[in-house]
Amino acid sequence: AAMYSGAAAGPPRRDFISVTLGPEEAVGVGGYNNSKAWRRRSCWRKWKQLSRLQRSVILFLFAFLAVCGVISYTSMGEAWKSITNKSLDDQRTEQEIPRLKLANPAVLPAPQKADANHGDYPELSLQKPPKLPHVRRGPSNLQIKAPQRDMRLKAQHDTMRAVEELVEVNKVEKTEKSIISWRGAVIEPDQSTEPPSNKITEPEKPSSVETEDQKEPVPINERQLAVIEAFRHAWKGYKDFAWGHDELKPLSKSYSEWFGLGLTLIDALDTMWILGLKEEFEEARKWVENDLVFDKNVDVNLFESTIRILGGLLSTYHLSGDSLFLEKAKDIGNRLMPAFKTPSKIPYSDVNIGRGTAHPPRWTSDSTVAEVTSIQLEFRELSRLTGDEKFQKAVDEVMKHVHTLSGKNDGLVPMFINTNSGQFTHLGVYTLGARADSYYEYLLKQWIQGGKKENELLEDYMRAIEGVKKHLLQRSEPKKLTFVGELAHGHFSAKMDHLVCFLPGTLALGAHNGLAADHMKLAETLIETCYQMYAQVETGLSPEIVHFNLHAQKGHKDVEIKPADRHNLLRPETVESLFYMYRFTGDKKYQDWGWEILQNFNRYTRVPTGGYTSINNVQNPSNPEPRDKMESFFLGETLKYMFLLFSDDIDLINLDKYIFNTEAHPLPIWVPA
Ligand code: DMJ
Repeated sequence: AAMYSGAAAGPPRRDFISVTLGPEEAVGVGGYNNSKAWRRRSCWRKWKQLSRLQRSVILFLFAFLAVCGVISYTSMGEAWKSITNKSLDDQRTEQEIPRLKLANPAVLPAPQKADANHGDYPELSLQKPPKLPHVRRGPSNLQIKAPQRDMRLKAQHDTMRAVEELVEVNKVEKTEKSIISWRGAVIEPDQSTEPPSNKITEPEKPSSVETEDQKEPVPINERQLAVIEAFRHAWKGYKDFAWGHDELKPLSKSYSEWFGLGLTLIDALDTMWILGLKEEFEEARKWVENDLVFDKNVDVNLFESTIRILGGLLSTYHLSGDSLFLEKAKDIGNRLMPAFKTPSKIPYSDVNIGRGTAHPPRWTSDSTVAEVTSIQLEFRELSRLTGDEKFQKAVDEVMKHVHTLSGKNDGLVPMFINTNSGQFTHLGVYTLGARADSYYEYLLKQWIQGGKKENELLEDYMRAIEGVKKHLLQRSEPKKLTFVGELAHGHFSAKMDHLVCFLPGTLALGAHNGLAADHMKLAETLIETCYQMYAQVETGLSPEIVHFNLHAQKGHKDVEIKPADRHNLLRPETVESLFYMYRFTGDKKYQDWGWEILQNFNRYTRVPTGGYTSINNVQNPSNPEPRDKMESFFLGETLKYMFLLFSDDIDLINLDKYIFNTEAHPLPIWVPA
């Protein structure tokens, strides 16, 4: 690609003359003359002497080179970005590698037996969730009446204060003995907040609450305290230099805007709640109340604003019980709806939330499959809370449609879908990485969210995992790591995005919910691979993309990294999967791996004046080339999953009660498992 780009950028006139006019003319008749006017006249004369056909050929060649230049410039954009060390605030990696989801018709489905419709899938037979070896809580399905909201809030705030004091004490004493109950920090989702008269089917209480005397105090440990410290350090940078803006640029002590909606602040709200950072939370809440305005003439990406903003507001509403967040969620939800006004009902990628208009990207009428199928958890929950069906209807229609589409390969989906025709485009390329990843994640998660009744979702999920096994799994050399590669028009590529590391966690979640036991086995092998994507690299941090060696070569590890792929954006996927693996197995090695990763983030990405930064070179410990950008998901996801990974309290976001959206915002499961 670099050679191609160089050729396209070369001087086209000289290339052409040397080919078309022959050697003597190529250097100019009469020898080299430095006068510009002379050269201009001479060229013009030559041009006039050409026949019409020759001129047409020349013009055609110019046009061809220009097109090549544009194509090569576009395709080289990402590679170029990664090898330059300048600030990239106007380049949206997330948009370039959006994630996909697909779901099923799930518009408030009529209640069905949870075990119905598995006939087609004998291998889908639900199994009992495995016993959790480290669970110390009472029965999780004991239903009691939720306490009054204000009582819960008070308990929550008392807990937060206690935690803050504890953090201070621990800084000094470095003791692991801190004993505090985190139960107060997790409030049961409120199912009955101001229901409108047309409220749709009231879901069952999503989760259970244990009585006080069943609760044991759960100690916060040193590792959790280290996460709190990291969060505070990141927050300090954001507060000092980027308050109310989208992302912190910690090195230049400034900020970048994407949507201009305080993205980091909103993404981090529920993390602060879970970590017990009351003061920070209150301050951020005030900003949401007084300064967060959606009535703005700004184009936002439907997927990104749904998972980060709508998802963040909804989960914060559930954890805090504060209706401010629900009001804001309704506001943004309504403003995103114009995206669905397309000929096919497959939403456009972008919406102007002030004007109420939507459009696809400038260069295509396609949307990304992961994007249009990974907004369902949030819109469905918004319908449930508001009683307004339109949100769920819109996203369910997308899932129903995608369910019926041809162009899949054993359940694997292409990366693009056209908003006019509603058909997949760019057929033949299959990946679990960018542009397809969260399609698979949301199939399972919608099924769980809706109480395991929507069988098409489950079918699509199970089929897809079979497709992964059949087409995308390979083993590397020398360590024989099982990895998920890509398929392009029948050719296997041993390339794996870090984004794919969401998969072990999702597989484990499925197994916990009764799906095939071999999913758990696969999860165990894949999380080892994801860990090796960190451990085999000089900084101990994973690059954005790796290529696995399929053949043993002396002196080569399993993981190879191309120069264009060696950046790290502080992404969460591996830590996310480690969290699920620890929750479901109790195997401490997963905590240890996460601890290593946190330390390496601290070593190579922490900026002394506040904040953490993405880096350009995970292979160079002496200069990892800071990128000067802290992505909002570092606070929204990475640190949240770290904190949960290090916790031994399964009720700190109980996975039988909550389902995390793809940005780590927990939303209630509608029907208890
Ligand atoms: C986040 O926005 C979400 O996790 C999304 O699903 C994928 N990309 C980033 C994190 O890598």
